[in-house]
Amino acid sequence: AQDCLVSNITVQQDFDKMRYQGTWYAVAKKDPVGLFLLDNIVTNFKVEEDGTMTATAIGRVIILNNWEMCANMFGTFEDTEDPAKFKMKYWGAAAYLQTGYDDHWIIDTDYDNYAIHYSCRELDVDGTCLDGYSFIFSRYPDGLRPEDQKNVTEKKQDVCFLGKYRRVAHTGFCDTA
Ligand code: AZE
Repeated sequence: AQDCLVSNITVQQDFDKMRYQGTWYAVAKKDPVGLFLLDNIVTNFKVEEDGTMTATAIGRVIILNNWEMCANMFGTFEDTEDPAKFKMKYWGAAAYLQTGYDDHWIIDTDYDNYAIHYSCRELDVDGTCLDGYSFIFSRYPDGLRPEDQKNVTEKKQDVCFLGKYRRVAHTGFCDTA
C-alpha cells in the first residue's frame, strides 16, 4: 500500500492453509514494541481434522532482565472472511512466557519457498500501523532463494516496513536432538 494504510494492504489470494503446513524458518523480522522472539525462530504449521490451522513456534528469548531461554509457543488461528487473514491466539508452554491475540496475515507465499507474514497490533489514528511485526519465512534454514529476494523486498515495501527488518540468525541455540 503506497499510502501505508493498513486497510489497503493486500494479502495472498485464495490462501491455501493445507499447502502452508510444515516447517518455516524465520529469515528476517520486524519487531513490535516490547518483548519478542530474538532469533533461532522456527515454526511448524498444521491443519487439524476440523480444519483449524494451528502452529508451534520456537525461538530464543530473554526474559526477566537476563534469563536466556528457548520459548516454546503455540498458536491457534481463527478464520475470517478473508482466507489469508487470521486472528492468532497464542501462548507459551510455560506461564512466564507471553500470551496474546494478534492479527496474522499471509501477505504472499508460494508455499514451497517463501512466505511474508504481517501483524499490526495497534492502528494509528490515521489508519497506518503504529505497532506491528512481520516475519519473512523460508522453507530453508539458510535463507531465501536468490530468485525470491526481489519479490520479498517489494512486499516489505507494500507493508511499509522496508528498512525495518533484521536478519534472524540460526545458530542451533534452540535445536533439540
Ligand atoms: C508466530 C507464528 C507461529 C505461531 C506463533 C507465532 C508468534 C509467537 C510470538 C511469541 C512471543 C514470545 C515471547 C516470549 C517471552 C507468529 C511466529 C505463536 C509472538 C515474547
